[in-house]
Amino acid sequence: MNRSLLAIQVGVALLLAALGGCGPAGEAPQEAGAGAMTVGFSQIGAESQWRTAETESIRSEAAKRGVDLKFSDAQQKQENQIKALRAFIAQGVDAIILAPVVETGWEPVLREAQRAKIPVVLVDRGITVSDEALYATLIASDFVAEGRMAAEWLARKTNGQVNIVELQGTPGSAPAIDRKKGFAEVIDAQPGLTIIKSQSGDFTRAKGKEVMEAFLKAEGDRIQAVYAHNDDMALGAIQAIEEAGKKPGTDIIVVSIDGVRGAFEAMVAGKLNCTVECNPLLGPAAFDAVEKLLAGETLPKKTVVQDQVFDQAVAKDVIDSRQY
Ligand code: GZL
Repeated sequence: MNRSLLAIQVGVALLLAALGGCGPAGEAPQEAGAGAMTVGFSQIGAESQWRTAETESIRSEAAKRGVDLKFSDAQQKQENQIKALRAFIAQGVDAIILAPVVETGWEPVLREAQRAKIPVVLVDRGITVSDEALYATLIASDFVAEGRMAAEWLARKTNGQVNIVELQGTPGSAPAIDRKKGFAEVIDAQPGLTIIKSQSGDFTRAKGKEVMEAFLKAEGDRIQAVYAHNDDMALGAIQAIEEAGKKPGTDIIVVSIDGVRGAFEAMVAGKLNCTVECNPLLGPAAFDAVEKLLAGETLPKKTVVQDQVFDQAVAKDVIDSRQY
C-alpha cells in the first residue's frame, strides 16, 4: 500500500480517535477493507496457556481495528520465524509484530526489514542485536523483576531456609535467561535458599512434569520447593508431585510465573502457592505502537508491562476477575 497514503489514513484515524470521532466503546470488529493496514505477526507457537492468551489478544485487537493480520505460528522454531518475516517483507506488509523465541540470530532478517522500510515491533520477549535501530520498540514485562519477586516471596514463606528445584524456560529465551538471573540475585544473598537441581522444561506442561519426575527420583525428600519459570511447567510438576504420593503446596512449595487461570485454580485448590503475573494481553499496546510508527512518531525503545504477585491468600477473591 502507498506509504504516504497509509500515514495519512493512520493520522486521520488517530485524530478521529482523539476527537472522540471513533465509534462507541467496544465497537464491533471492523472488516479489513481494501485499504486496510496489513500487519505480519510472527508468533512463537502455542506452548502454553500464556502464549494462547497473547495470540488471542493480538488477533482480537487486529479484528477490532480492521487490520489485515497475516499470522504465522513458528512451532517454537526460530528458522520458521525468520521464514515468516521474509514472507511478510515479500508481501510488503505495512508493519511486523515479532515475539522472538530466542534472543540472538535476528540481525540479517531485521536488516532486510529495515531495507524494506518495514517497522518491527517486538512483543513479549527481547533480543540481543548490535544495532537497536533494527527494531522500533519492545513491549514486554521485566523478567528479572519477576524472578526477584518469586524468590522474595519464597524467602518470606520459608524464613529463608529451603532446598529448591528449578524448572527453566526455553534455553536462550529472554524470559528463561532473566527469570533465572532475577531469582539468583535474591537467593545468592540468602545462603539458606539453595537450588539443588535446575533444568529446562521448555515452558510446557508435559516437559515440566517429565523433568520434575526425574528430580523426584534423584532428590526425593530433599526437595522442599519448586521454582518454575512459567505456570504450565508448574502444573506439570504438581502432577508429578501427586503421582509421587506427596502433597504439592504443602509437602513441596510451588512458585511460578505467568498468572494464567490454571495457576489460580491450582492456588484455590491449595496445590500452587504463588504465581507472579506476566500480562500477555499485549494486543492493544502492540497496535497502538504500530499506528504511531506509521504516523511517523518515534517510540521509546522499551515499554515495560507492570506485573504483580498473587498467592493463595488472595486467589479465591481475584480468580473471577482474571482476564486470561
Ligand atoms: C513471557 C513469555 C513466556 C511465558 C511462557 O513473556 O515469553 O513464554 O512466561 C511462554 O508461558 O511460553
